[in-house]
Parts: sequence; structure tokens; C-alpha cells
Amino acid sequence: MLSAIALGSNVGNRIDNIKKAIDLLSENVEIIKVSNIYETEPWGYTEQDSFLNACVLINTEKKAEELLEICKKIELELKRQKRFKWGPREIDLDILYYGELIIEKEYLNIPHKYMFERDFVVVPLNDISPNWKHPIYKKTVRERYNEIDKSKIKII
Ligand code: PH2
Ligand code: MG
Ligand code: MG
Repeated sequence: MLSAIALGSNVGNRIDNIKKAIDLLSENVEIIKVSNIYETEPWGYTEQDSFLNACVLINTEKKAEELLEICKKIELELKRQKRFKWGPREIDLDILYYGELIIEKEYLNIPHKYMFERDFVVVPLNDISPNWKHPIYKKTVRERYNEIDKSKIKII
């Protein structure tokens, strides 16, 4: 199944954290495409350092729940500390979509609940997967990308 994963970091060596996470991901799933890496302003909780964000397109036979476990394991391996919701993090890996699958559970929402509200997701996702159509909003990534203000999101 084709799936997209968002990566974010704003603590420690941000580039290293993103690159190491992609390396670890490649040990578990097939990486098809990697987006540019962007520097983005913090969203949600704004009193924190800016983030680096990227997205990867992967292909995997694993179930969505197994993919979630892989993402959590990588966060642990890269020593992500528990802080607070939307707070600073060494590394964050979020499943954005898994084909057209819709999952609405307490521990897992696919597509990711806020993916189209977050410019720091839509911009890198448009690099790797512009034609994917949101199964609930019925809108493609490219259509969403064309609507948003890109002025504060910079390729590094
Ligand atoms: N992640 C958050 C909260 N806010 N802001 C930016 N710019 N990038 C992120 O990855 C991010 C955020 C919680 O996952
Ligand atoms: Mg997140
Ligand atoms: Mg997360």
C-alpha cells in the first residue's frame, strides 16, 4: 500500500534527526520519494523554536497499525522525550494517509486529522504526492496546496 509519513523536528540537530528517521524507516518499508526539507513556523503552540518538516512516500505490505508501531519505535530510538501536546520534539513521525483507508480510533486517525490544516504538511506532501485525493474532503493535495500561503515556508 502507498502511504505518506510526515516528519518534524525542532529540538537538537534537526536535520540529523530527520535524516536518521528516514534511514530507520527505510529499514522497515520501501521509500519511494522524499520531499524537500522545509523550515516552518511552529503551529498550534507558537512559543517554541521553528521546525524542520518533510514528508516521505512509502510502499509497504504492513498494516496501518504496524506502521504506527514502526513510527513509534523510531521516535523512541531517536530519544524523543515526552513533553506536551503540540510542544517541542526531537522527532515526530505521523502517518498522513494509507491509500484511501479511513480509520477513526482514539489512538490512530487516518487520514491524519489536521493534515490539510497544516501548511507544514501540505507543502512537503505536494512534493511527493500531489495527486492523492483526500477520501473525506474529496480534494487533492495539489488543490489544497494551491490555496495556501507559502510565503513563510522555506526550503532549506
Ligand atoms: N508539529 C506539531 C505542532 N506544531 N509546527 C510545525 N511547524 N511543524 C510541526 O511538525 C509541528 C508543529 C505537533 O505534531
Ligand atoms: Mg505531529
Ligand atoms: Mg505524532
